[in-house]
Amino acid sequence: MILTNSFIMKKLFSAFLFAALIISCQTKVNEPIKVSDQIRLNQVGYYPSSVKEFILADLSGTSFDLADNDEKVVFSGVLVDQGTWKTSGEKVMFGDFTEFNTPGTYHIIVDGKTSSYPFEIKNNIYEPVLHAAIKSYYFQRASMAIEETYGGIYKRAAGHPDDACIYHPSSGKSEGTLNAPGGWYDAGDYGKYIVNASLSVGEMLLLLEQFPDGISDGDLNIPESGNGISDLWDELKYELDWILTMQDDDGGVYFKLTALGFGGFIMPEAYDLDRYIIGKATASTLDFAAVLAQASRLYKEIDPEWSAKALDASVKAWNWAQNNNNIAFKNPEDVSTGQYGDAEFSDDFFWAASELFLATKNDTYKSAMTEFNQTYQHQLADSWMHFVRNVGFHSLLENKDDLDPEMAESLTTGHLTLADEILQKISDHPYHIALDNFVWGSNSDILNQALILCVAHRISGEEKYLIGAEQITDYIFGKNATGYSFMTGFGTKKVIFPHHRPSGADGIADPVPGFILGGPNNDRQDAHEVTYSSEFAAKAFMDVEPSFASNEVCINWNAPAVYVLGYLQQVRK
Ligand code: 9MR
Repeated sequence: MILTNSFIMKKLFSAFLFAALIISCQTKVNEPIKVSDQIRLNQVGYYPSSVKEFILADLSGTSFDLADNDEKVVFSGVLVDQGTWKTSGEKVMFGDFTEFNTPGTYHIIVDGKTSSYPFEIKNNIYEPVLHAAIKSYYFQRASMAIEETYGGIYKRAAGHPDDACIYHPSSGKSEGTLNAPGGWYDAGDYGKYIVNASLSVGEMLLLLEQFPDGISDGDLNIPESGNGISDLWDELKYELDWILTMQDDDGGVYFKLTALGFGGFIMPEAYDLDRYIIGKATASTLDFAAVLAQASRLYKEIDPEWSAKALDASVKAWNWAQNNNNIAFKNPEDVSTGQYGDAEFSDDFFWAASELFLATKNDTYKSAMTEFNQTYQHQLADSWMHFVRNVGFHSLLENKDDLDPEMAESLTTGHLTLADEILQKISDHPYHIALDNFVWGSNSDILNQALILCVAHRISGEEKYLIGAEQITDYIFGKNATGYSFMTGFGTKKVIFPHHRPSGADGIADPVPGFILGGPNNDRQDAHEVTYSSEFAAKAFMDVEPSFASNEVCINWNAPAVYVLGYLQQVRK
């Protein structure tokens, strides 16, 4: 491995931070307390009214203290043995300080010897992470420069104009080029994929629907700030406007806009591969129809002209899919960018029918909802393929008055049953999460569970669902078997080397902030390039740049984080 200057700088910085932490935690009697990531907690912190839990991994102890910055003990509690978590191989103890709710900065001390990282108890604790999670999409914008005014040190030149993309034969076209600028880069790569774009926007539109003023104009400091419209809508519209460009004249929607293969770790402006319009398929067309109908309904009053255009495009896409209802996308031989392959379309039909029904109240779509009725479930893994049905459920639940009472009732029961199953798993789990199977994008699996719990809280008002959602966000910010905070830029044990091209190429020590990493992935598809330090599934995560299987960023992993953090911020404040 070649050690670059930026690599060495990043390493030195991490070592310095760690040393500073140890020094700052000397006790008054001069006995150093060791700061250890074996105490796993939410390194960002807790709302005063939140549940407040932590895990002790492979450390013995019987009791714990909560100490403030002056080492004054403000709360004490007992540790509860949870046995061994076989997925992480750890002996797990559990502590709870929910009762303590005075704002301040604290750390946990176990048996007077070991300290956790510091964390805060504070109102609005999730506001910065929420804003950063949304702002990460701004940093992913294709075809425009990131200006210093908005991007600070992460300013960069424009890349990927995407104004003359070549039609790949799989698109069905052989002549001309397509003008498809804008939108967000999908992930650590510079591709743009309709299926994943639609799901990501769909999940975040739910937050906008529930709390139209949750993110105000100006909150994110993006170029559109000051236009009188929520910055979240502005950010989503940047993607939606690109999505709209991907429709063929006959209504069908191209699958993706990428080069033939992934390029190197270079900045957007240095990219020199040809960009192609690839594939035209049932899933891309239906997910396009769904998200545009959803957006058109929500923006009817704010932007009637755009809303009408979006609905028109959505209906055309739906009609195309009626006649082309089984076209699965598969990478052509000469293409090796992300496949997002899906060959089962009933859930995509269901989502599109649900959104088109809510947008038009037309009976055709109502019948289609029945025809493509879905089992009420949360199918884990590959959320871009499976979670579309849940996005449909959530829109319907939010608009129960538009449904027949029996349907409203059955959706409500289905949702609460699913949410109760998640809660049961949390309560049976040593780490108080509901996941034992760690695959590609496991952090989005877990965040989508939290999303389901927030929706359960929304429809029932029951506190237990909020608690479950918080137990899951605690996992994201450090209460996990790796001890990392899984959002770039936040927490104490930070991820420094995400698989994200601009972060790798910009020469800046810290990665672009606000990204949720994929998380532990026991399938380890990158094992030929990455040496994992643990054999355990819950620890199958490496903070190294080549680890695309565990340490990449992706728009559909951030989307549920935006929803969940946004929801918790609204109800906890
Ligand atoms: O998130 C996707 C994961 O569920 C799949 O298993 C994996 C392999 O097909 O692809 C992931 O999506 C990647 C996409 O194909 C290309 N851009 C980066 C995405 C995140 O790794």
